[in-house]
Amino acid sequence: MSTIDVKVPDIGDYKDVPVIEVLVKDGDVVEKDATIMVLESDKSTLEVPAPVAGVVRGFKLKANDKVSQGDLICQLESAEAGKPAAAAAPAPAPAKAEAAKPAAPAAAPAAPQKSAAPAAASVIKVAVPDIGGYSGVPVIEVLVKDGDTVEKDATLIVLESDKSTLEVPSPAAGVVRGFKLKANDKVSQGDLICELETVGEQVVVEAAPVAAPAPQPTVSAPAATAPVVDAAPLPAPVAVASNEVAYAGPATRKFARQLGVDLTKIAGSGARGRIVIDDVQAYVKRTLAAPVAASTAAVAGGSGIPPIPAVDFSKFGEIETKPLARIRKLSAAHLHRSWLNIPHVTQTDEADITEVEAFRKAASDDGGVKLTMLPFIMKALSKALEAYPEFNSSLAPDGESLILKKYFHIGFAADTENGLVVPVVRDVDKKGVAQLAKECGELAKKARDGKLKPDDMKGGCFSISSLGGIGGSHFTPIVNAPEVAILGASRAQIKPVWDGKAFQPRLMLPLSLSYDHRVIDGALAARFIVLLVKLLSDVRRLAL
Ligand code: CAO
Repeated sequence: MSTIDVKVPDIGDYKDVPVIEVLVKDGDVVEKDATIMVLESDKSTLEVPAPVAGVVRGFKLKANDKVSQGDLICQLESAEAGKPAAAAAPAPAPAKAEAAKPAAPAAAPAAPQKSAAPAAASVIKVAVPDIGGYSGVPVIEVLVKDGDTVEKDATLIVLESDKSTLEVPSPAAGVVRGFKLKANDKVSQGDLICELETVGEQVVVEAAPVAAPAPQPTVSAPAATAPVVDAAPLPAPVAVASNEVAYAGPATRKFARQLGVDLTKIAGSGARGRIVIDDVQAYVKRTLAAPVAASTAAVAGGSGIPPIPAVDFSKFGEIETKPLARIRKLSAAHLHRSWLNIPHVTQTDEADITEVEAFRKAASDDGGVKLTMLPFIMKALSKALEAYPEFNSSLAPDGESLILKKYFHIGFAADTENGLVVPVVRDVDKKGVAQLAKECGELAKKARDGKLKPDDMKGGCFSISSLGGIGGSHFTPIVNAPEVAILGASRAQIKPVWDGKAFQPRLMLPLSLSYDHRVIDGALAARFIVLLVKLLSDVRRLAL
């Protein structure tokens, strides 16, 4: 049994970094790699794990204490401590070790080093820093463009590996040159991000690949991978270990903490659902505006719903556990919220689209844009929404009024490999069917290629879920809150329809209209679907 000192590791040149969470106390027995405490700088969140298993001694830090590299955190009484791997001696950080190697200019994350040189313009290369051994990591946000003037530490790009999100800040103030990256590009350590034309005292030397603040992880999560004895490397990207971990950067986390907001309750509007500060502000506003709704939700969410008991399925046969894609997790939370909050009713009907189908086929055969049934349904919907404005509304958060929208932006559910997304076609009332078909096609392609931008999915008034290309008759779609209704379309089939004298073979399109019964009465829903059926049955009405 021996004792080692655990010290604050290299935290990327920061000093007096606040401790935001303390996870152990004196006398605790910790496993190797268990998180001892969490630090947060302006740009990143760092979990400091125990370098060896042992008993915590002399731990005095508390939340909001400030620490710097080399400060003593605690001692660990450990049976392992004597082993070389657990040596507490400050081993050289990779940063320093790398620095000893010949500098690789383009691969430098360009840790700024103030030189004594006089003010002068110089150009430095900014490269992708150490991203925890990952390569081909997607760029999920681009925050600058060529010619932008950036402050030191302003975020240039955000990268996301399977396990973590990394903000890459500018190593110096300057003008961005040669920036060509875009969202979804893949990068690896050492790839050139851009050049920075810097002016002034802060001449940045193109340094060896010293770990700049950039490569620090920005997602805080229970699991940590970083060794933390003094002079250990910066924590590697921290694993997002559970569905409970919100997807947000350090500044947003800090802001949320200050307001006591649980980030897991917020759907992010940033790229790939990233929660941004605006989302936290909007959430707080909504919560304050709806004290009654909030307290009801708290009761329901906290204890009203009995949990489904966990079952060990492996007892009954072979199983495989696959992590859920981020989009699926986000849509799951959204659908669950909608399902729990909205009293749903689904009204069904069938539209005779024999003539529309003949027109669709003829128009498609003429060449030009490919028409499917979706743009026809969209066009009919915009007309029905004009006739029944309650369907084009949202309940105010306090439940006291209805917000009626004077625009007609319609979303459609698109099935992608990673889950469901709902791109939105704007101003459907002002566009013809061919234009709508073109836009739907482009958005559906972007959805499948994972290239939808957050703006492509915002602002919808009403959604369509079209399963017609797949099959099935009717279903009960879930309203896409805060919208108040959704239209499901299933596969059209030839059916015998009585015309008063005989059965005629007609192509019938099954429609399923789910609506929020707090806003829409059953009679209104029936009127709405009857109008929709009428509009879809006669292609001329759509042209009016
Ligand atoms: N009846 C009969 N055939 C139909 C039809 C209908 N209601 N709707 C589409 N079709 C046909 C199309 O005409 C096309 O046929 P051809 O290739 O012979 O011309 C074929 O089915 C495939 O159409 P599509 O599905 O690719 O195109 P779309 O414009 O109808 O739909 C989109 C686009 C993005 C809505 C669709 O591809 C999709 O992703 N649907 C799934 C939506 C979903 O998952 N909803 C559930 C949400 S709740 O979990």
